[in-house]
Amino acid sequence: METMTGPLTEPELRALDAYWRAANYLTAGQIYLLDNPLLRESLRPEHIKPRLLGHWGTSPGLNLLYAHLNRAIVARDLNVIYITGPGHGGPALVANTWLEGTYSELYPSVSLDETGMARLFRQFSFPGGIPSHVAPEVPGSIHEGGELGYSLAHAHGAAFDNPDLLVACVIGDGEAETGPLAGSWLSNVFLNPARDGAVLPILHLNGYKIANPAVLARIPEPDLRSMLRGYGYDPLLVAGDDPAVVHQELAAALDQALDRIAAIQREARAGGPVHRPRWPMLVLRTPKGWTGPAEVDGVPVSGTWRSHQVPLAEVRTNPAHLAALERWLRSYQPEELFDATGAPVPALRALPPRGTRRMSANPHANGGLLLRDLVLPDFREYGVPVPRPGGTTAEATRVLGGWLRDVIRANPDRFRLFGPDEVASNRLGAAFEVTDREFVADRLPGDEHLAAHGRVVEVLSEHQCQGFLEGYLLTGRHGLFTSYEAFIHIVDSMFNQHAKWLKVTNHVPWRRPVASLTYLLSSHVWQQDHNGFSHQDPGFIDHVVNKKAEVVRVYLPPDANTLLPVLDQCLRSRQYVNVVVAGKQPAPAWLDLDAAVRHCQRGLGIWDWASTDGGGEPDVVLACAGDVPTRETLAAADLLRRRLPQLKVRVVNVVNLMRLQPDTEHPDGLPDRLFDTVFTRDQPIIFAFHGYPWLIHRLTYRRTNHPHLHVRGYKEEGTTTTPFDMVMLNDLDRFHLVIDVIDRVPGLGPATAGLRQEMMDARFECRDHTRRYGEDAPLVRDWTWPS
Ligand SMILES: Cc1ncc(C[n+]2csc(CCOP(=O)(O)OP(=O)(O)O)c2C)c(N)n1
Ligand SMILES: [Mg+2]
Repeated sequence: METMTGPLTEPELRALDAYWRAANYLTAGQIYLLDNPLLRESLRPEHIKPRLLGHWGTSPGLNLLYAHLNRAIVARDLNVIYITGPGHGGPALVANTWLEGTYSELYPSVSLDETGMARLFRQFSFPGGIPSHVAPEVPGSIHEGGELGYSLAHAHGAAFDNPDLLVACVIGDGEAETGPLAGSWLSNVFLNPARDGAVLPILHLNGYKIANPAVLARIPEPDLRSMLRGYGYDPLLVAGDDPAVVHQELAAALDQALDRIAAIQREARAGGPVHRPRWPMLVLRTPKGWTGPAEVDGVPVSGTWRSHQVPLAEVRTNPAHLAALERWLRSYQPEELFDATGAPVPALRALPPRGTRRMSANPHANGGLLLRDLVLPDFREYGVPVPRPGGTTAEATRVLGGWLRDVIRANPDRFRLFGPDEVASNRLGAAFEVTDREFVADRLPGDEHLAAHGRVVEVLSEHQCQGFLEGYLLTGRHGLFTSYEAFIHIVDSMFNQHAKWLKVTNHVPWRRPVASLTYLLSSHVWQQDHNGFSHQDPGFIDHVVNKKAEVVRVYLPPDANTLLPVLDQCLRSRQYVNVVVAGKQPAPAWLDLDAAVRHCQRGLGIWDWASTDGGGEPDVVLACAGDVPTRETLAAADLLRRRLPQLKVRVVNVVNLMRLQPDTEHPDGLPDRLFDTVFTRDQPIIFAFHGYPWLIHRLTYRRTNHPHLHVRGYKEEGTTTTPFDMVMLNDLDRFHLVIDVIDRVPGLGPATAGLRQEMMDARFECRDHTRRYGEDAPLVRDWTWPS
């Protein structure tokens, strides 16, 4: 290795290169070795893992960047976390955390010696061991990177309100092709250089994905530069395949980037107006699988897509492969890197930062360590008076907005509201009485509530909102994501990944609990007057309940006052994903605040005031979940008490959907005996549900009375029409619920044929009214619960 000119002195370059070689050795060792970790003897087939798993190709680049960042952290006393976009480079990050000592501190059996190294190698991608990616088990990780695309959004979320933090974010050149990543470049529009930390994007241009070239590696370099400049960056390109040259160039580029970041922050923090700076970023163009086998069986591997996973596949059975592996591993000169006990030699141990400056031990990457409770104003002061059920009309989300405004005011440094352009349309506009939308790009006179600093982040990308919020939560803060119900499906997959992360962290003892991710879904399926079918989809909750019961919660508050305690509980909770579906249209409030609080504590309950069973055994249970189904159920109960006064009706409202599951399935589940008392063991249940009906069946299929459960819900009938026409289209309307009762309560048949016919006629009349006048008939529109 020739010494090249650059910022590194000869000893610095040697130390950095040795560190990189050690990390590469430890990476390859994890992929291949079951035993003989220091190559004290020649490799034999029994030293090799029977199943060769893991990803080599991305790892040398990740290791190179890690080593260089360590140098900079020490030189400048920086506070840095490392986000690994290509999270399949798990062994690289594990290698570095072991070299830094963190791994052995958290997992003492994987000690910093030969025995520990053997365990480190053996456990990787091994049954009973650790996963292949930068999973929650890896110290310093907040980003598993298994599903590609979210690194840059996570990085920005982590940097918000962390003015001293630098988030180094490696982006795979394949990852950069994903929609979410391609949409992330302009995250810098939402990053305030005075109040937020910095993100250093590092595009890892290793040229390839699994089996294809990466698109960004094959466009002319000037175009790539122009693209990145267009996104507001000053790209610093480092390219090469000679380690000495690349070390010097990378050190120089990193120094330049860090100087630039420091200057940007100095200027922005001097007190003048804040502008959107041109942030530096790195582009690292080095070979995929660099330092691995150049050729295998006569075919080029290093520098091609073939190095993506395991470059030598037949090591156990093919002596030539075994010999090639040994040559490869020895090329790192392990005898220079590890001492007689197997510990890294002192020169290596001197390189990384100390204590919590180590990227693997930075508390920001174990956000629960830094989490402080929110200061929550007493929600009881924000409710609407409800002198009698239905006697007040309120827009649930607007009522919530008043409380959220004061949550924002009371927590100026650790709560943010994220949304794709819908904070105002979801009637949460009260937030803007105390804050603005953060936006550091050009602002024009006439813009409303747009400022360089604000607690609301609105970008029309659900991926961005979700990624920002995840990054914010995982670094120990709090937030809320408000979105349209139908379009939250866009982040189904991101929700999956976050729920998986939470589930795993529940069982990683050193990971401290983080604040829950709460979705407030408004503009829901039953309220699409302006839009229609494209905007009607309540299926996100079906998707959410697939995930581990220990991490998911779903709430359907029936009115404004119940929304308040639900949100209060969500913002106090830890380690969950909470989904709250709430209306934004004027709607009747049924419960006063005390009743709402008790109802939320129960999760589901009998509404005595709406029931006619006199506290005894009912003939039928009318159950409901969701604001619109609750209204229709109550209207049906009203019809029944007037038209069939002898019928004993019990009205049950469900606010916490998870109560429907048995307690053996979900921690919030109702024990069978209790469920049976509320829903009876054998009387018909007519359940009016906000979403797709089969979800209720899914949750209750083991219950005693499931055979008598009949669910009405959204059955994919929608269009741009009136609210009542919508419920009629899906047979969820009050008249149909009465018909369902008539059809299902034994003995009601012939005597109620006239009423049944009347209900059918009422449906036709209401339908005709909409066709004739373009609005709902006063009969239904003006209905209220009788006083
Ligand atoms: C969203 C998503 N789609 C597909 C995959 C499967 N996959 C895993 S690695 C990979 C290639 C990644 O290439 P790149 O980002 O360039 O990473 P590197 O070259 O550093 O390995 C693909 C397609 C994935 N993990 N996530
Ligand atoms: Mg690549």
